[in-house]
Amino acid sequence: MAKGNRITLYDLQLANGITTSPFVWGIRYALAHKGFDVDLVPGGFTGILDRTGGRTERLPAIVDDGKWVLDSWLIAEYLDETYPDRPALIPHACMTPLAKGLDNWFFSTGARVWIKALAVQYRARAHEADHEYITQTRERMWGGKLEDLIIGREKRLAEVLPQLQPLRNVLAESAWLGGDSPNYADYRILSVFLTMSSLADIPILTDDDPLRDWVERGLDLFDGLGRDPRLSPLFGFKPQPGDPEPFLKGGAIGGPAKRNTGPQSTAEETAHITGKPAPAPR
Ligand SMILES: N[C@@H](CCC(=O)N[C@@H](CS)C(=O)NCC(=O)O)C(=O)O
Repeated sequence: MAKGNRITLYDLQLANGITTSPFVWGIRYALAHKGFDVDLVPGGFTGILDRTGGRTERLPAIVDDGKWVLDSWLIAEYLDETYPDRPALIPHACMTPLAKGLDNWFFSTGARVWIKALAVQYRARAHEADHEYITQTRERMWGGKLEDLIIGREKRLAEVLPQLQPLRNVLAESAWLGGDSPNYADYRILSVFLTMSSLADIPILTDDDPLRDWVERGLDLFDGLGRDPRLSPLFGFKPQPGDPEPFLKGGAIGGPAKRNTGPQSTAEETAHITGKPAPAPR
């Protein structure tokens, strides 16, 4: 399998050749994690069925020594099953539903809002041949003209930010979603940021977002796979007066986000919920 350590990946690209699909980005990271060299098959949104010999309408797809595998989750599972001697993407089966849960939450909370806010760029940066297809399909998918979807986007971008607090809470306790080292859970979330970065004519995260450290480390992985100069800045969003606080300053103070190691560890939360000042440490 994987002749010469190479696997073919069918890409979904913009006109400048950068990958745009989050599902493909996830597999680019997955293949790098497994240590494979990748032959990228270029191409845009139209003609996928022809390009893949009638095998699929959606990407990613990989070909491993003649074997076709479709779907980003199925590809990750295939890579782990076929190459168990290489670093695991999904180190335990119980991780799959958990990471899919996170993935689904992130798509509905972040990606859904961001992609509509970048809808005009989605078409503008695509191959010319894809413009009509994108207009037709995405206007149906997203429920409005692309030009209309971006009206008032700054407000909606500001409203997403506090909703990302669960992710910040987890990453305040752990270097990666995978624990001490990144795994497919990290790549799934990072991939959404990479998609937005392929499209962003406006940054989506504030400069000081606590997620920044994890995002930057993710972009640096595998010799800077996410540092392509064709990607646009993600950081630099400026909330306006009246917008919600983008994140909890000082981090979360209790509940699932904080470990109870005795009264000192809960003093701040206790002060918050009782309204009484925290006693001096004993
Ligand atoms: N469940 C699939 C979803 C793949 C998918 O929807 N890919 C989109 C790109 S983001 C696609 O190929 N779109 C082609 C089109 O819109 O015609 C996976 O995880 O691989």
